Amino acid sequence: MPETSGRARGWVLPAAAGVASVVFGVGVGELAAAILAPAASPFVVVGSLLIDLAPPWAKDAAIALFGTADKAALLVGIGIVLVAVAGAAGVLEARRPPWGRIVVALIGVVGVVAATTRANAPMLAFAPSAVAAIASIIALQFLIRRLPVADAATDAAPAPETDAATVPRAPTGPADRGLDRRRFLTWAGGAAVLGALAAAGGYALQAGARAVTAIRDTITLPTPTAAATVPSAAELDIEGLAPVVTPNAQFYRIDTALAVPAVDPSGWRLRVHGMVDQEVTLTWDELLALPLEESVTTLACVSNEVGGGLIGNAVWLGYPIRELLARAAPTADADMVLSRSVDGFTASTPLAVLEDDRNAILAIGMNGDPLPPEHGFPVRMVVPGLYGYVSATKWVVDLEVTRFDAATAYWTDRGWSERGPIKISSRIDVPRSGQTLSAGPITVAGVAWNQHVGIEAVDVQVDDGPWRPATLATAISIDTWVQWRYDWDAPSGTHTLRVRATGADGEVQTSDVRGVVPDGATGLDERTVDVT
Ligand SMILES: Nc1nc2c(c(=O)[nH]1)N[C@H]1C(S)=C(S)[C@@H](COP(=O)(O)O)O[C@H]1N2
Ligand SMILES: [Mo]
Repeated sequence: MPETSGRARGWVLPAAAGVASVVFGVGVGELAAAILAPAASPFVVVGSLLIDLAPPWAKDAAIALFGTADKAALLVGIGIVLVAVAGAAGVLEARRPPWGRIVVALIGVVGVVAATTRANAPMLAFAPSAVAAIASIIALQFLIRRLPVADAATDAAPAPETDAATVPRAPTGPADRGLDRRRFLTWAGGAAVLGALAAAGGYALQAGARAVTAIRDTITLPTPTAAATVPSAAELDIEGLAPVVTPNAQFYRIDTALAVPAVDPSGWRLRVHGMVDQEVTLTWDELLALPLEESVTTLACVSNEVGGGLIGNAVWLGYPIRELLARAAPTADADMVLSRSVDGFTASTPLAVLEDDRNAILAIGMNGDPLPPEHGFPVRMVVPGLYGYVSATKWVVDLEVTRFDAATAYWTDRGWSERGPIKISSRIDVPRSGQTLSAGPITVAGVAWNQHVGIEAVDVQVDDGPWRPATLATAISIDTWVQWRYDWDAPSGTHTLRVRATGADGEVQTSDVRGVVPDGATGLDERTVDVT
């Protein structure tokens, strides 16, 4: 069939280049997703977007047709469409560069949009699809350049040949053309295989996470012996103001873990040792059988800039660390507990803080659910009053009772202070910076915190005017942030709003601007707004 094979040579190899490039790129993108943002796998986000966009009749039809395999069918369907578009992009790139690459870039844009518009999209949601598109484009350009000459040409004359495009058999044409073709097919095949390996690698990387998620889903938290109550007057319920209890999905996440550690609770052990009279080991089952208490504690990161979002408040369920330490009986000269995570992260917490009557706990529950994997499942520490880097060890497996002059922790070794009490601070949530407002009554609102001391007052300053008291919501406790509001009769013009907290001990939040290193930022949060 001379005509067919002539045509085949015209598009089959370019189409193969397109498909191989996209297989390569998507594979690399899936691997990137496994490492950077598992929730943003290009395939899954596009699938989820389609599910959201699909009209009800299409969903019903899919379920009727594929039953419970409807999701698998959807992913296969996306794969088929992707292969078809990739093939077309290859042909286009061979004939009208750079249009093939542009088509691939557009597929990438669909992935990025799908990923970043998902509810609770992680910060790096855009990355896997962007990586997939960039890798595909590079591979496409590379493979198109390696097409045998006749296949690369737009109007190649059909040669009287067998279908050498798909099966590289002995050529009847010039010997070097056959060689070119084989070389091309090796590159294209290699790219596709690499892509498949990368995707498989990504899948394997997440095997532990999937297993742990499955176990976590079966856990029912024990009933607390003491329940926490959040007074309804603690929530001002103002649009744009951070909710007084931060939903888990919105809770900031900070850690050094490239991949979230996968800890199976059945194998979890906590060892309390070092300068103690009695070493103690605790298993998951033993921990669950202990009287567990609920407490509300606001966690903050030392890297939180003034006005920043690295702070959140949750209802935690856990066991007091002081009880565990009482069993271990620290020796008189010990002054620090070095907590260690399964991945080697360490934090140095003053022993006295863990022994006093505050709610320093081994937490297993967060807002009514088992700890989310990225927040330390199955067990983490929560200590009111201290920045996370010196107290809130996630995936905790070891408590070594020691001394500050005998051991140092992860961030202390990197230039941060060995002790990190949280500094009094406050933040303006609404109005947002740069927002345009109309003159008249405006609600200014935000949060203020001073863990384990408490907030006495919050004041707001407009431009260089006097400090005026804001109204405080009911504080849940001295260990949590408190919402505040200030009703402002805004005159037109450009204005700067500034907030300042005063602690229950009389400390007034300083306006001295200091950076986050070595023990937390200071200064006042301010917003400039245009009132018209
Ligand atoms: N294992 C482990 N625990 C950790 C960290 C870490 O890097 N590894 N970071 C700490 C820091 S710096 C902070 S601010 C808190 C953040 O907790 P979150 O991610 O649950 O908000 O966790 C702490 N616990
Ligand atoms: Mo932190």
